Amino acid sequence: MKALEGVRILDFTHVQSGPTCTQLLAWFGADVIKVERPGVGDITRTQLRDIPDVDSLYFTMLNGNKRSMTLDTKSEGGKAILERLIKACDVLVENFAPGAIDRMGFPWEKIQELNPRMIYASVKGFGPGPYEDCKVYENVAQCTGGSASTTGFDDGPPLVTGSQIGDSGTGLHLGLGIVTALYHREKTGRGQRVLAAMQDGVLNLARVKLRDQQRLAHGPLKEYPQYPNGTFTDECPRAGNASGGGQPGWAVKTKGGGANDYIYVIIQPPGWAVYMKLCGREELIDDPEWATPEARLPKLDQCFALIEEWTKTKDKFEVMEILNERNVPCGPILSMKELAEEPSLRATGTVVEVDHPTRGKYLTVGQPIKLSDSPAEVGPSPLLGEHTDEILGDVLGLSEDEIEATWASGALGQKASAAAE
Ligand code: CAO
Repeated sequence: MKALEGVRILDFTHVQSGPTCTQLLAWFGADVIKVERPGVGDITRTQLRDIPDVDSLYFTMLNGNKRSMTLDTKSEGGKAILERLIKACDVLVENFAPGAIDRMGFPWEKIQELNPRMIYASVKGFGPGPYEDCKVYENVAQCTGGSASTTGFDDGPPLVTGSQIGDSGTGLHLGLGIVTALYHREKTGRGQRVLAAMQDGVLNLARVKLRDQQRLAHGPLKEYPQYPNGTFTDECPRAGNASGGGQPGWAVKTKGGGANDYIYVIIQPPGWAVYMKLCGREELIDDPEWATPEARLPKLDQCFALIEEWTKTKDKFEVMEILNERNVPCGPILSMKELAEEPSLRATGTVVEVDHPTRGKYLTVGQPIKLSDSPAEVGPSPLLGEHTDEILGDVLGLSEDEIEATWASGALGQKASAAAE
């Protein structure tokens, strides 16, 4: 039995933030019913398409293991079906623009009335306050949550990161909120609202930068590349590739000279002697000008330059092996190509090949959270409305005639066979 087997999720999510969350819950075993607008569906089905007329990788990689039904929630018949679905499900998840579910005629008070056990979970761009009505996408959240102002080099513009911390990061936060609310419901019998705001989620992930903002009041941030020659203002600066933790770190070049021929090295106090031996600079191991973390702080750039002289003679995987043999942490800069081809990630199911009925085989990132008794089986994403009849039958108990009548009412859009005529 899967960990979330028996939990039924009414999934009104679209684009990335919400779908990330419900995909994780589906991998944990929840029955995720993705409700999509007839004829249109989740907009990402058609965005960034690589193959004509086939659901995009954007969509397929965020909606595995879900069932899809079409429903026009603004039609009278659609509202009636939605009421029944709310009664039959445990969790409603949505990430529409603020107020969209209310405008459909389903404010929280009504949802609670229909099903007091229901958990109503939302991603929004902002929490309550001046921006609560704003629509938000990934990079807007990275900028408003403190990530962009603290990412990049001191002399360059703010930078967004490739990791989707606004969307997928907030989806993760929401998932934790949902399972916590489910656990709470076990004890109280009541559902509750769960809100994960993207600004809050990004700020949570950028927590160490709020730490540094406060440290600034007590002097310069000595591990930042601005120290000792640059200037600090009263705002937490961009740290380039400096380490976010208590140990200095930097990305140094390795053999090859390619865009990703770099390795991230970290100088823990015991690592200094190891590096200097490898660099052939044993005389610096005990030299008081270099031997202690305090002595090195004002010249970290010179320390990393010394180390780079050595790393440039090896490829990044050789450096990884040599340093790890000596218990020194480091990390090669891996490209997406290298990650896609990495056998160990395939073996653990973190990178999975999935077979899709119209696309064929594609790679996806599988369940990154491993449960020993509830392993994830990663399946394909559903076609638009693929499970509409099935869901009306097995979730709402409608007979075949009732299902046909619902199609005829227009509440589900146009049936595929009728649409093809
Ligand atoms: N039947 C009928 N109508 C439906 C429907 C259905 N099955 N599904 C959706 N709709 C309607 C909604 O009710 C809404 O209508 P109204 O505007 O009349 O209320 C409309 O479709 C579109 O919803 P939307 O406003 O959410 O979509 P958008 O493309 O304009 O905005 C986004 C997209 C992401 C900016 C916005 O949804 C948002 O800010 N969401 C919250 C934050 C978030 O999750 N952002 C991350 C997105 S990934 O980068």
